[in-house]
Amino acid sequence: MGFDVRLLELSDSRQTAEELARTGADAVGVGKMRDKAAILALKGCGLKAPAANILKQEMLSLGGDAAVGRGVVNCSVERTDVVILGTKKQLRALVRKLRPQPFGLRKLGEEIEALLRGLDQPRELRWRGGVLRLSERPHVMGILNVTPDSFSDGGDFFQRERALERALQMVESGADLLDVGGESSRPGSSPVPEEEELARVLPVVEYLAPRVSVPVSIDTYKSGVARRAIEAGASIVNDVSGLRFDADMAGVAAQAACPVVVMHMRGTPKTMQADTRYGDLVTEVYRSLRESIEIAVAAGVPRDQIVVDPGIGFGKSSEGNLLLLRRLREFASLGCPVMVGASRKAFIGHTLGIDAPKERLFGSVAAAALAVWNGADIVRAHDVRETRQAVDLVWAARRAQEG
Ligand code: HH2
Repeated sequence: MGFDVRLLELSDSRQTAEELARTGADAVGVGKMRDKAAILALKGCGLKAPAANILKQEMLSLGGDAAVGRGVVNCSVERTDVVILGTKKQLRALVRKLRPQPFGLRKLGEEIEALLRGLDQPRELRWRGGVLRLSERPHVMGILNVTPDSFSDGGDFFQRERALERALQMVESGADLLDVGGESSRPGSSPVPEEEELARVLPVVEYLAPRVSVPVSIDTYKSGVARRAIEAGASIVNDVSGLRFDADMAGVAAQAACPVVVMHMRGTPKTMQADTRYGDLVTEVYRSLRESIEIAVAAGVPRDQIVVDPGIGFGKSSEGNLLLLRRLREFASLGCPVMVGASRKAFIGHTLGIDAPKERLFGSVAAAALAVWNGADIVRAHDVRETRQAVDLVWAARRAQEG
């Protein structure tokens, strides 16, 4: 008879604690061991060579490791990127060890500390009607395009009555938020004048906001549209430009105390698909989102009220979009809730060979499920009922326990 040695799948420290306790381990021991089960890999960029040498030594002394550039040992390179490998417990010990160290290591320690804190923090968005408790279950944002030319439903809800009917239907189907947009941002689209956008969205927001129990978000990059929509009842700003197209946008959100979604896009909708090559896509998107967070924080938006979105389909190849879905969890280290909008997008069509956007339902639902499995707090979807079912199932599986 053998010992039945096998792998365990422990996705969080609660599940780890349960499995450790099954051995009959002492509760104090379980508390000490629960953070030892998973190795985190943290990337840091541009460390000075002496700093990287110290970091490597400290991590080895803690039982972890750090990958550094080859020329670091004899300082033949000036700077290096690093990958630090350690358990949460080792990383916390590293933070303490880095405090008295020179060469920027104290700052590195502070960044690691902030990252670890952000991972465990409950995620909540405060809007005028209440609080969205994102940590408690995945949230679905229903898309309401009041446009004649959106890529998948252009014209369907351009008429006010149809838009309102659709919105109420989405709430009924389980939407936790509604996103109203008056300008298509599909690849190649041109900007709509502000007056035109206002004429499309304001009546819809004004009618909807007092009649639905969920927050209405305004999908715009124009501060004038956001301000007027907020006055009309919108309570979240969704800016596909990550607060970059209009310098007043961050201030408008801050003043209204509205949560703000910052999305990554390279270029503008007109130009974004012209060149979708990146040196390091995930790093570039990550850095750009961090800068958007800084713009929002500088204007007075609390960090925990900023939602980050890697911008599926905005200046990325199909392969790039798939990669972002696969590595989505990395964006959690920004310390903000994560949103993903993959619904009906072209990469699903390319991957599965489906031309008509409305025929991409199953792929869209799979993408939403994958996003939630990989840490998305909010998924933006056209087909709310189907998406709701899928993400609720993923969530139930993630939390499943015996008994
Ligand atoms: N995608 C679209 C529009 N707004 N906002 C966020 N935060 N994330 C997204 O992925 C996103 C977005 C584009 O999709 P859609 O609204 O369906 O189409 P169109 O821009 O053609 O109206």
